[in-house]
Amino acid sequence: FFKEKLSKHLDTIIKDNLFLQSLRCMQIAVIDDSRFSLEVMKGFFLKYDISEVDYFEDSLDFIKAEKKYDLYLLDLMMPGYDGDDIIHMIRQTCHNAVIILITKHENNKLLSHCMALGADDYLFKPVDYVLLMQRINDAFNKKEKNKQIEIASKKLYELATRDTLTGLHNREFFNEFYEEKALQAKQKGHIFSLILFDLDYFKEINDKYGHQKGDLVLIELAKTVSNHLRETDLIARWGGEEFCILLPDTNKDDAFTIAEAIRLSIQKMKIDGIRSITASFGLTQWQEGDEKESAFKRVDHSLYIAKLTGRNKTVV
Ligand code: GH3
Ligand code: MG
Ligand code: MG
Ligand code: MG
Repeated sequence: FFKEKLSKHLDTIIKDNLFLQSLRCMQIAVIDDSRFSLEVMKGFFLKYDISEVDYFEDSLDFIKAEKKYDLYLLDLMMPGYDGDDIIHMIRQTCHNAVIILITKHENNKLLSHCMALGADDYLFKPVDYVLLMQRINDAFNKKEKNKQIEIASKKLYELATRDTLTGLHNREFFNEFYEEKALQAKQKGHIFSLILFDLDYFKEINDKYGHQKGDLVLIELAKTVSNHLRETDLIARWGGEEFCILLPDTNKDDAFTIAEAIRLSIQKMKIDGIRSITASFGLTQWQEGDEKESAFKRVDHSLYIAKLTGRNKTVV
């Protein structure tokens, strides 16, 4: 009677529900050195029309097949490659697949080792198929939830670290990067340079061409400047029409060359109908005895002098 009840219960969770349909679309591997276990599993899957299943009695055959699956039902103890070897192999290339261990032995140490390697869940033999289906379902749901959390946190991170208009990093991100580089400079003697630049008479551009055109200038400018930088450099929008660049492993002479190249290409920018845009640059190299604030004060002062003495120039 109990068995019958179980089987009915199984039918109700499985019958034409979405989970069963999705199982039918999956590539499934069952790896178990016990022929009996494989036959029982086969009978179960056949009963529910789940046909995309490969059965491996020999774990070496599974490895040789080099095929990827969505779901792995894996015996823990096998001659040759054990479950933990196989989990390790699967997880090197595939994070989304679900791996469920099916084992005769209650070897807690080994099981927790396998979970740490990336198994999603485990079940003891003889297999309770209601439980197995529930575990598979839960594992896929958990994976999906985690994926969504990952996407959401990536978005949040972007929002927190980037400027939405230009796509450049923001002041907060710059400050963290700057802190890291300052520490390396103090501890290991690394050098770096800072550039701070500000568009000249940008208010007039807004007044004359409108705020939207002004925005467009900032977007185009971000692209133009980024073209001059290496992967390891960091440019951030410091505020309004002011930008900050940190150039690792760069002395002030090389930084000056880069700043001048950027200044000239800003001057050459052609944005429909807008008269030549220019910017003023301050520049400084990190010096021994510097603190974050002292170096930044210097670059800010250089920019101030550039503005004061005619704009569209770089002052070191
Ligand atoms: P200076 O050469 O002395 O820097 O003159 P300026 O006009 O550039 O300086 P000011 O600080 O007086 O004005 C900066 C202007 O930048 C004012 C503000 O409207 C504009 N601005 C700041 N952020 C944005 C933005 O996101 N979009 C647009 N379109 N304009 C912005
Ligand atoms: Mg075995
Ligand atoms: Mg300005
Ligand atoms: Mg400004």
